[in-house]
Amino acid sequence: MFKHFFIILITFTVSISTALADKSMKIGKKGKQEDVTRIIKVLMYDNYFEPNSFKVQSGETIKFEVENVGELVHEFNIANQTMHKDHQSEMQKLVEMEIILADSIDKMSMMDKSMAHSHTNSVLLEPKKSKDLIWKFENVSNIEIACNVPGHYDVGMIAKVEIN
Ligand SMILES: [Cu+2]
Repeated sequence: MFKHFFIILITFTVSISTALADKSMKIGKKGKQEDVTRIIKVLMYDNYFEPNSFKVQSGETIKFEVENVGELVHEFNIANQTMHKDHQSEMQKLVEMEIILADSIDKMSMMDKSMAHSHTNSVLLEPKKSKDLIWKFENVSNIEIACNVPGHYDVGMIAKVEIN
């Protein structure tokens, strides 16, 4: 009985801190096609974005048409520095498991539920592939767009985001 109570208490505490952490993230959220007011074409090279900085209005919904024109796998990820750091260790594991290779992605393994790697705030692309990402910049602060493929963030595959 007592043991049960503690487990519930711990679960409760963990859910509260997760909720608080999410709230303070302030990166915006997945946007809807009908709310798109601007389309920005983004090219991913080895290892930089073109353009490498963005000016966005608070609250606006942008469709990013992301194309990987490099020779390596790249990611377009809208987050903040803390989230990027966390995501980099996740990506490192996928590389170690040979699911993400230098120039390709093992999609079969990626589709495996335990390895599912889809986040609403990012697209991971093989060379010559493209994908759209619609994002609503609502209630955002301190965000940056970056690639978390191991080593890429460290060599500066980061784009600044200025919010007005
Ligand atoms: Cu990259």
